[in-house]
Amino acid sequence: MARNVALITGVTGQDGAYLSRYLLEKGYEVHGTMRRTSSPIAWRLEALGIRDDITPVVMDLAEYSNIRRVIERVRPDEVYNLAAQSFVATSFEQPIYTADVTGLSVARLLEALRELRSNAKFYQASTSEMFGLASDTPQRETTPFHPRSPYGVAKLYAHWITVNYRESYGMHASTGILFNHESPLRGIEFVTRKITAALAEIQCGRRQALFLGNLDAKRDWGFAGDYVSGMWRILQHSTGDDFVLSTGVTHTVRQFVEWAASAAGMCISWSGSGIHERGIDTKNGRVIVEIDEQFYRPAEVDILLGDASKAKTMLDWSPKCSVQDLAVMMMEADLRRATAGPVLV
Ligand code: NAP
Ligand code: G4F
Repeated sequence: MARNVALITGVTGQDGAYLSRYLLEKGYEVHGTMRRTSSPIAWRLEALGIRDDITPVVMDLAEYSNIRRVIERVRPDEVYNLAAQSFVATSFEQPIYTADVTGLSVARLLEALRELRSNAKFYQASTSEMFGLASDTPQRETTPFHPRSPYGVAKLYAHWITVNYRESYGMHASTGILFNHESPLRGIEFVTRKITAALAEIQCGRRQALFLGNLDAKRDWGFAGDYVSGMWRILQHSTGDDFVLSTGVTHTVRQFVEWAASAAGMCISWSGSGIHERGIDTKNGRVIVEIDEQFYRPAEVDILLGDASKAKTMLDWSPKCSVQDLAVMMMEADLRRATAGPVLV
């Protein structure tokens, strides 16, 4: 029997790596897009031991003709659009680029599928950032959107154009509105990984302190490995639809620092407030966490907390890993890396 063919955009990213492994285990033929400028070692695929099991495809979301030729050649049964300029902070500095790559590119993909009369099922990586200054907590599929960053605005366009192609052309086009999900393969610029990488470096004596922004921001953090099965389940549903994937618990950045520090053998006590707050390791009296205003955002999303009941009921999806276990998993991975050398990936 012919194998299912999946095309994953952004295969070099965190979710691309976990989704590739998940689909390979299901027997899929996986084609993963990379940019010519992507890190050639594709370190995440290396880390999961699947670098040679996927078929690499050179593709940039900014180039329509490139996208169209790739779809024509690969003839996917399922397309997972994970590629994006995905870092919120950068979107404030690069709003136009982010609008193009994270937003408009989704129309390029959908239009290429439509023009080629492809029957591929399409998954769009939507985000809880679209809720932004949310009017309701917890947030679910029916919660109104109020994005707070150029990234959130771009993702909202991407979300609605996916819904629009589903409604206009009857495409099996779906969105997963995913709340924050992390892992040892998370990019080092995101707060959880920034915390575990820096604490590991401090433990190894290579760094003095970790500099952070808003410690009071609350996020609904899950494990990326749990979320990729939700992506797949969304595309196995009989019709295209929109689903929230989340854990249903929310915690502050400060709390994540405490869990990670504890897993690294430190014990944090906080003193001061606002930009003068400090985190002190009570085991040796050293200041290991400081605030740096450059990491505050022009507009913040204060709290995200998801309600994934629809995915639980209709897809039988629920996350397994708690945020506490996630912090320990990430901390242990960075401690292992730090003992081998500087943690810079
Ligand atoms: P990530 O690690 O930042 O990966 C992003 C991927 O997009 C990388 O493979 C990157 O390739 C690729 N990319 C960036 N610009 C591109 C372009 N112009 N053309 C082609 N590829 C490009 O992100 P992630 O955490 O895996 O997230 C996957 C998707 O889910 C993203 O769309 C993100 O916005 C969304 N999302 C993530 C979360 C989360 O908490 N992780 C939550 C909700 C939604 P390079 O290696 O070349 O940079
Ligand atoms: O880890 P973050 O950068 O993730 P953020 O902004 O929530 O976005 C992530 O999750 C979204 C889903 O909700 C995805 F769509 C998006 O692609 C990305 O994966 O920041 C989390 C929180 C923010 O409130 C931020 O202000 O942590 C706060 N924070 C405090 N200090 C910091 C820092 N964030 C970063 N990156 N660096 C800091 O030093």
